[in-house]
Amino acid sequence: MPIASAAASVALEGFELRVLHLPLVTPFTTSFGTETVREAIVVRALTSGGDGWGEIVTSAAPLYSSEYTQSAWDVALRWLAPALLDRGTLAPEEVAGVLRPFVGHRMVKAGLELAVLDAALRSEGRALGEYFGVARDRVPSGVSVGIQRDPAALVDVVRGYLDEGYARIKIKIKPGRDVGDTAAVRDAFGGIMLQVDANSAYTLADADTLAELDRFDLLLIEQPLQEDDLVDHAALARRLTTPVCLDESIVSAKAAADALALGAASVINIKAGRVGGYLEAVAIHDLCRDASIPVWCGGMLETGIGRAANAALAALPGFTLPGDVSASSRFYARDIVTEPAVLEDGHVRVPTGHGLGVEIDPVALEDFTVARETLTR
Ligand code: SMG
Ligand code: MG
Repeated sequence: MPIASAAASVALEGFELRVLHLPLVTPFTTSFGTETVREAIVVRALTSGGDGWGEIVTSAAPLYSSEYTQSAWDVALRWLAPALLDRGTLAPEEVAGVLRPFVGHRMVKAGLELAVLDAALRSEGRALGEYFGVARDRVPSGVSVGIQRDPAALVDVVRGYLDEGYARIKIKIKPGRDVGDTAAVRDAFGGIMLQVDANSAYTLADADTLAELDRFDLLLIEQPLQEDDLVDHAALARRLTTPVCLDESIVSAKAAADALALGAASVINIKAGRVGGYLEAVAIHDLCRDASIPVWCGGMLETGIGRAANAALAALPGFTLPGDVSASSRFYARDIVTEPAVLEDGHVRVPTGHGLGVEIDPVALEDFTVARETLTR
C-alpha cells in the first residue's frame, strides 16, 4: 500500500530545535538502565505556509542505539538542517534523498522529515493517517512495562495496566530477570497477550535460558541479541518456538529484507525514528505485508507529537499486532500537546486533524524546554 498521493512542497524558512526534559510518572527500567526524565528533541519546521512539528527520539545516552541527544543536536544543526534549508523548497518525500549522503543519524532524519511532512499536510488540510491511506480510526494499545523491584511488584504494575484496559502487555527482561518475571506474570494472568523485550541483553550462549520462555505462550521475544547479530538471531530463532521479533537490528527496509531472508525474525517492530523516517517505516510495512510478516508499532516514550504520528502509522493494515502505542499518561502527567492521547476501551484514536492532528501547548512546551536553537536560510 504505497502512499496514495504525494504531499505538497513546502518553502522552508528555518528550523527551530528544542531539547525538552519531561518528568516520567514512574521510573522506566530496561536491560540498559533506568530513566526518570525523558530528554526529547522537538523540531519545528518554519515554512512560508506555516509551521510543522517533528520529534527526534534519541535518548540522553547512547544505550538503545548509538544516537543520543548531543549527537543529534550537533548533526542536526551542523549538517542535516542546513542541507534541507539549502534546498529551500522541497516535498516531504524528497527529505530522505537530500539527507542520504549523511551516514546514520536516522532518528534525526526522521524528526526533520516528520516536521516537513506535518507542515506540508497542514498546508494542504490533510491528516497524516489519510496521507498514509489508513482505514482504521483507532488502534489497539499495548503497554511496555519496565523491570520492577521483584516479580511480585511486576505483577502489581501489570495488573494496574490491565485494569486500565491495555490490550497487550510487554515486559522488559534481562539476564537474571527473565524466566521468573515472565512466569509470575503468566501465572497471574493466564489469558493475556504477553511478550518480552530483552533490548539486546543476551548472547547465543543464553539460548537454553531463552528456550525456557517457550512454555509461556508469548506473542514474541523482542531483540534478544545485539543489533548486528543477524546470523545469531537466525540460529536462536531455530532453537525457539517463541517467534523472534527484531527492534534495534532493523534500521532500514533493506535491513528488514535481509533479516527476513536470513530467518533472523518472523515479526518486526517498526519504529520510524530507528529507520530514518515515517516514509521508510511505511516501506517496511509494505514489504512485510507482501511477505505475510506481522508487524507492530514500537515506541520511544514519545511526546504527543510522535505519539500522534505513531497512532496514524499503526493504523496501516499490516500492523496486525498491538503496538507500544499507549496513552500519554503511561509516561507523562503533562504532555506538550493540548489533547494528549488517551486510552478508550483499550485503544488509542488515530488523529483526524490536519497534519499530525495535534496542537502544541505553547506554555507546556516552554516549561519543558532546556535548550533551544533556530537556524534560518
Ligand atoms: O514508548 O511505550 C514506549 C516505550 C516502548 O519499550 C519501549 N521502547 O526497546 O522497544 C524498546 C523500548 C526502547 C525505549 S528505551 C529509549
Ligand atoms: Mg524494543
